[in-house]
Order: sequence, then structure tokens, then C-alpha cells
Amino acid sequence: MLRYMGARGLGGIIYGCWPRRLPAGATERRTFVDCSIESMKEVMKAVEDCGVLFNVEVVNHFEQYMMNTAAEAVEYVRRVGSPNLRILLDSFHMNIEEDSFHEAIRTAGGLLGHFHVGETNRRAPGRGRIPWGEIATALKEIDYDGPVVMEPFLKPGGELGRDISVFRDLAEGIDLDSEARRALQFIRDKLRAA
Ligand SMILES: [Mn+2]
Repeated sequence: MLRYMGARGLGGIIYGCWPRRLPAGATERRTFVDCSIESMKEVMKAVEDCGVLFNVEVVNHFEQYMMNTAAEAVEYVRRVGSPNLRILLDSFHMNIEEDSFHEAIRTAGGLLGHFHVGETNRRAPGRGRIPWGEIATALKEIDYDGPVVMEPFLKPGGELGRDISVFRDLAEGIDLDSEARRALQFIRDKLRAA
């Protein structure tokens, strides 16, 4: 399907279910991670044949258990061992899990294939406490040239609002089109300044 659409790749929690906690009765994740890696090895054969990329997204431990840090994602990708498997980091999740934004991006290094940007409460960039200068510098240091994609979640309701746990209307009083324009300019300015 990706090849048919002319897509560059697929990213997200494509290595397991979401949102996900350990199955009832399980106390550690190792067997599930091993199982995911074995499955991914099979999947990557088709991904390589199609010449597309798969990006495994690192998310916080309230949403998944397979990998919560860039270092864990690097280990996962190395174990799968495919040149078409990369890492997707997300500033919202990094804020919860990583000791350092800078170090996490350096750790992913050349394996970073996609980057999601959003504030600590999932507002669009430029309205919160994420250290955008530090992130832009780190992306520059690893010569990152992949997509940088905003992923705000502002509206409660619906299937997505429920799954993401959006209970407040963060879009109140905000025109979404001008907000998108503002955040795009903000993130471009930060990347350019680095
Ligand atoms: Mn994301």
C-alpha cells in the first residue's frame, strides 16, 4: 500500500498495540519485546522489497511498554537488523521519559527517521516548556534531514480524543488555521537559528 501511494514510509506504534499495558498476569516485557522483534524481522522483508521506511515511535510508559527511550529504540532496531527500520522520536513523549532531549537525539543519531513536535500538554510548538533551541541544535548536530511534523491534540471528543485522553478543550479561543501557521513559523525559526 505504501508503494502504491508513493509514500516514503510508515511510522508510529507499528511494533505492537496501542494504547497498551502489559497483558494481565505478565510482570515483565522481555518475552513480548522478543516476539515483536521476530515479527518485525518478517515484516521488514516486504518493507525492504518495497523500498520504503518503517519508523518505530518511542512513546511514554503510560501508553506502551516495548520501548520508552531512544536508547531502547536503538537496541530494538539493531536487533531487527534492517536498513529500512528507523526511529520516530516525539518531543511530548521525550519530555516524560528522557533525561536529556539533546542526548536522546544524539543517541538515535543516524537512525532517526521521523520527528514529532508538540508541547508537554500536546499543544502546538511555541506555547509551552519544551526546550526547542536544544532540540534544534541536536537535530543539526546529527545532520537530521527527515520530516519534522507537528502533532497537536487540542480537541476532546470522538475516538481520538478518548484514546489520547484529551479532556480539556485546548483550542478554546484559538483559530486553528492561524495557530498552525504560527506554530509552523515558530518551529522553522528555531530550526533555522540552529
Ligand atoms: Mn507522536
